[in-house]
Amino acid sequence: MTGMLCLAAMAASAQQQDPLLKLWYRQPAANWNQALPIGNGRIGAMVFGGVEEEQLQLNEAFLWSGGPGVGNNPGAYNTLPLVRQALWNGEYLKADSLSRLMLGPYSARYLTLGGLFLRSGHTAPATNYERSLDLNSAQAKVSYTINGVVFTREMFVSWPDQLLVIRWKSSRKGALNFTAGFRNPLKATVAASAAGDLVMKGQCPSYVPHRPYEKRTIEYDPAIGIPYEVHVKARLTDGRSVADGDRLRIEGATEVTLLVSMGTGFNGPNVDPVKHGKRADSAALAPLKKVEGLAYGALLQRHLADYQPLFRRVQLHLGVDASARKPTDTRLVEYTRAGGNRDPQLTTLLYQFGRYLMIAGSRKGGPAMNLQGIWNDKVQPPWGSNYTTNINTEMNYWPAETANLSECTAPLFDFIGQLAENGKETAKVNYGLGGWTVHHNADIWAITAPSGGFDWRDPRGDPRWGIWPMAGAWLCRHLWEHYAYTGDSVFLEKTAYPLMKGATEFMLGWLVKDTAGNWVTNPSTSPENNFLIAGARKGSVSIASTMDMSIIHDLLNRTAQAATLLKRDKELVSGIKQKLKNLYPFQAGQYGQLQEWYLDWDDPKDKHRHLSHLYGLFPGNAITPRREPDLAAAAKRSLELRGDGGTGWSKAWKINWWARLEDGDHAYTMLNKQLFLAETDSISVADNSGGSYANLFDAHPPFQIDGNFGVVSGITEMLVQSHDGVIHLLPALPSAWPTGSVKGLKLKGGMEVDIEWKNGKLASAQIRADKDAGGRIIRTNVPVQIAAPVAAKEASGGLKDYGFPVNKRIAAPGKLPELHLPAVTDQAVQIRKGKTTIIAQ
Ligand code: FUC
Repeated sequence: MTGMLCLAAMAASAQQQDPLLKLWYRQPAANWNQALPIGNGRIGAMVFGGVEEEQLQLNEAFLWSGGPGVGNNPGAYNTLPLVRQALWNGEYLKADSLSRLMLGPYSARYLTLGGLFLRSGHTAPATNYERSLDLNSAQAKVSYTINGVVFTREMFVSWPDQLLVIRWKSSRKGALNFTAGFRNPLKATVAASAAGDLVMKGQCPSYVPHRPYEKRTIEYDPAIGIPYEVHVKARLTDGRSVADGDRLRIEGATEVTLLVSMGTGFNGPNVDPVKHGKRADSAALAPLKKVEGLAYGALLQRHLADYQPLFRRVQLHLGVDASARKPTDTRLVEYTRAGGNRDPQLTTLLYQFGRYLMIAGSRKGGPAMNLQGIWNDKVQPPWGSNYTTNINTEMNYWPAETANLSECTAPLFDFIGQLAENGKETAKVNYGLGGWTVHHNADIWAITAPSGGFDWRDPRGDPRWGIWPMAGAWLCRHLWEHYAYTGDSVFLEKTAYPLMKGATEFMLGWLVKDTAGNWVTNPSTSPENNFLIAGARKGSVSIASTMDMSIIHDLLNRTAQAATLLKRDKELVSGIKQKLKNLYPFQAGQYGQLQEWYLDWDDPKDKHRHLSHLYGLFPGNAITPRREPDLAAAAKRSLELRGDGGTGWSKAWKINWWARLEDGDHAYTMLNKQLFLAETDSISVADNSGGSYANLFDAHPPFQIDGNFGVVSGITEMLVQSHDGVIHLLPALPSAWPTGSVKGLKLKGGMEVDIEWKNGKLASAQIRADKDAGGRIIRTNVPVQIAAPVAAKEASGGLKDYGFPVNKRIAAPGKLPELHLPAVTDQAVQIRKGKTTIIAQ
């Protein structure tokens, strides 16, 4: 690059740096929920920023307990007809206890890798302390002054170079003296290598118990368990590095770069990592070898060149007030005290932090994000930090397409492929069916069987969550959405469709006819909820929960649509149509609510955090307020009855639902609660749970990353929606954001949109398409002029994505609440390659 060009590039890049996109603090983290996460989808670290001792809690995302083993339960096959009969007879509690015999073992646990500790021994008080995470560069920084010497640490995890990089500098020559060592709750050995690197070696436990009441404890077995190695290489400008037992001692240096590399033996979910695993040592050494000759500056440039094009795609401005100058934890405290509704840039920060977490947590080559993404400091984390697929794993990926990070879905799609492979066996062994299925828990071994207690021979699991073979079908929605948002028809043909077809095959076999001739599921649960009949608890296993029916309706529609687009499988499509005709209907019950259960057992006092029966409103789109106003009104009633409480993810889901109901102020009410500072990390499902920790991690509590992504999805849904062949600009703009702008959100059909608004009304928008996208309706809250529109008779040729109409039954139309939809203007246009400009009249 010439000097001039280089300067121009730097100026352009400086322009895109938003100094407010930074989490920062005036003191080190006092606990893990204050530490700052960095990562590349495989290597993760939580930076505490201590002065006397720095801790980087470490993770490698393939580090799980146990080994391959799917946990299918042949006994389920014989039990299934008994459970079904009990349910046809209305013997719900009998079905509940029988179905326990259908469960399998619990999942493996995601493990911490301990921590890297850097002891400076600095005892003199530090001044000018600052600890930060800059979202512009995905770098954590710590700086402070001691006795006039400025110490600065910069840390990032590079995806292109697969390394955690730490650079520590002092302003005075030779003033850096510290030791680097590991602490690890897993069994491990630490020693220096011949090259002078510090090397930690170990093997994961063969078994980690889930429940404290289990007789078994953490077990190690050399024949089972993933081997791993962590290497730390120190590069010094001056001074010296000495291997001192299990530590490296750095003496008299001015600038030190530590390169941390990690390798494991994990070699796929069905491969024994001991006998046929990768070599952990060569996996850890390879990245270090590759960067020999690349100085810190080059490593940083390569990291930025990878990260920034992804992160910068979306810019959001909701306003800034004086609070934006304060440290992040102070802002959270003040926000909470005031009951929120202020400091709009804190919402922007939470939004962009969520997008940051997606890039740091989910990249090609790494696994799909689990309950904690890739960040976990425990050997027995809550819920095993596993994949909980009855909401949490899916929520993790809700914003991937809409918030323009489509590439980050790669690990999820690999995972769906692995689950489909194992899920075929589960379908066959447990149910005697074709196709594939996944239940509510999975792990790095891609287990697909219904998980229960700690062993299915001693089944203390609960059918309330275990009896739920619906996750495969739900995950298929992500495959379809990837196609819908990118327009990538090769992906549809080669990856998505075969998986969707397999999930459909299972569901077509799983559906049975009830006495009235409806296709239903039996057994069926509504994730984690119980039902009452005449005030008495009757269990959780019944027939045709609305969520089951919604997921099936969604999957069958998408599969038929994909098959039609690909001109394939005519018979399958007509089979689907037949089933859809008599699929058990969506029902609005006695309170005007969207009924959760087969019969109208809904308890108006129920405050359960799961409202899975609203799947059709979001993430599905079978129910939209303008096409299905009755069902949308019923969904609204269900939301009103359950109220505005819930855990982190539950409240985040509510943002998305209210956005779909076009109620921006209620969506904002739910969003506002996400920024209340969470102080506890003990498990709570109380109504007033949720909130954010000081590091903006979402609190269930405890920390669970799904809520961070649910928030990003929710804010995006408030600003633009693109289903039903409609591009709805500002569908749920709250009065809290009178003026603002967003750039770079994605629309179905591979388009991007920028929107500006003033005084609560659209000012202008621009849609960019890299190919003709066909007809769309542009829906706005003011009349608009569309530049160079090509009039369309109807929005023909575009992506109509709602498929076949839903079956419905409305018990009491008079009980449905008013929707109060905002007035809108619709204009049909043909979206051509290039720019379509929309200006308020
Ligand atoms: C489901 C939820 C819980 C929690 C857990 C990981 O069981 O009901 O709230 O999120 O997953």
